[in-house]
Amino acid sequence: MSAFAPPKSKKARDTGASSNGNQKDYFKGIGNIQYKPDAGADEVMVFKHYNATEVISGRTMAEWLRFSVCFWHTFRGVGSDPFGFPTIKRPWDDGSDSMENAKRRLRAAFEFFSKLGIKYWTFHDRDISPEGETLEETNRNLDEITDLALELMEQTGVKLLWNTCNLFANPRYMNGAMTNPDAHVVAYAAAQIKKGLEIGKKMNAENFVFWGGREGYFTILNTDIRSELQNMANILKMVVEYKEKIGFKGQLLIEPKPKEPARHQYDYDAMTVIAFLRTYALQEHFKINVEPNHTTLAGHPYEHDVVMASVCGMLGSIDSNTGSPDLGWDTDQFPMDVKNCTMVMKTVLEQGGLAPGGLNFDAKVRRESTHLNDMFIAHIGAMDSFARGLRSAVKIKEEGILANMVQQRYASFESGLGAKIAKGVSSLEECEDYVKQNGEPELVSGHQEKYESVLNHYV
Ligand code: XUL
Ligand code: CO
Repeated sequence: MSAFAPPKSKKARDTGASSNGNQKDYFKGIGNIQYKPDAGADEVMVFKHYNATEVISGRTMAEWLRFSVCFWHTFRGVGSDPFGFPTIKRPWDDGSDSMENAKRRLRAAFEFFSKLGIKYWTFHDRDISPEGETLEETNRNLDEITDLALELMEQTGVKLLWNTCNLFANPRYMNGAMTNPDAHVVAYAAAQIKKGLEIGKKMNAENFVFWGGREGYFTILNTDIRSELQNMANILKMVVEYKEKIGFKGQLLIEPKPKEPARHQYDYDAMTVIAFLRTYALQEHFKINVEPNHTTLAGHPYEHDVVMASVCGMLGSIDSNTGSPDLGWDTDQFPMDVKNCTMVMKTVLEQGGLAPGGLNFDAKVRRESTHLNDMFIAHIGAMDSFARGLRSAVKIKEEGILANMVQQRYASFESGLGAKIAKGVSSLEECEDYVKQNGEPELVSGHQEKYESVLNHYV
């Protein structure tokens, strides 16, 4: 994510000048996106697979998929990369840090959500509202902007999937936020999180996310890892206490990522986060927000963390995006690969849904995709890919062929010694006796290609 402009020293107050009064038509000529299953290949401003109200496997598609637009990429992304300047200029955005501009962005965003028919959004505190000179001023800005956001949410029926704190862009966080070696910075992060939780409560956020982009190290030589991990756990304990104190009901989520911007990030992948939570007795209070592009950055297959978190009962939400597996960094592309989406939805179905989590498009249009329509096309394409993934996953589940194949593969644990091992009531001596009586096990094929062919039948 590189959509964050460096903080400006200029005062960020509303000048009160123009256009935050009336709703504007920022996307002229684009109406509400329709479901048109028979649309031709070149019709890309319609849904061909996502039919929000269609009931499938007991729920509407909207309820299964719980799509969300992220504010930071879609309304703060300007197309800059480490080698190039911005390429994307939105007609409502004058590029300033003014409150006026922040309000225009919000109005454009809610028009976009409504036309797309998406029911959730997500934001970082600093995407929607400029930092002031002091924490108090920053918080006042945030209060004013979230008042408008609440109004727009009420008008449109769009809800907040989650909010989060940007604890990585400001220079004060260059050595970490909750894991900074300076207690003053840790306190600043805690104060920012306190406000974030209050905003979450005010806006009825269904979740609250922690992503620790600078919680990690660049060199072990200057890092007291034990102390950093303990401090992070202690701040998260304060979060649990404060959340209960103010009666904020959202699910707390941690989003793993192995590296970038830090060289090593403590929240490396789903299993590392789960181990951290269990080590510090926090597992009851948090779940995981898996982002598949982070999973592949950790060297795992696309669906790995979704599956691992789900198996541990810890899959809370998904930042549904993808990378380019041939590149080694976080490109945050829109998820367009139907097989990947099928694998994710297969797990989501198996665990009975994602609520209160959802599929948040933490994805940005390419630097070269500069047209306003590209914002729609990207989201529609990704929503359709997930709709196809859902339809395929439902068929896979209903026909039960893959599940039967897997069950057969493990059938030896259903009776005899296998059942005792599975229940945890056998012993090493008993296993030794069994082998003495039964000799060498047969080689049983794993049939990988058969499983892959069966999956292909559905995708
Ligand atoms: C960064 C990333 C973040 C989190 C929220 O890679 O994914 O946008 O989702 O801070
Ligand atoms: Co993310």
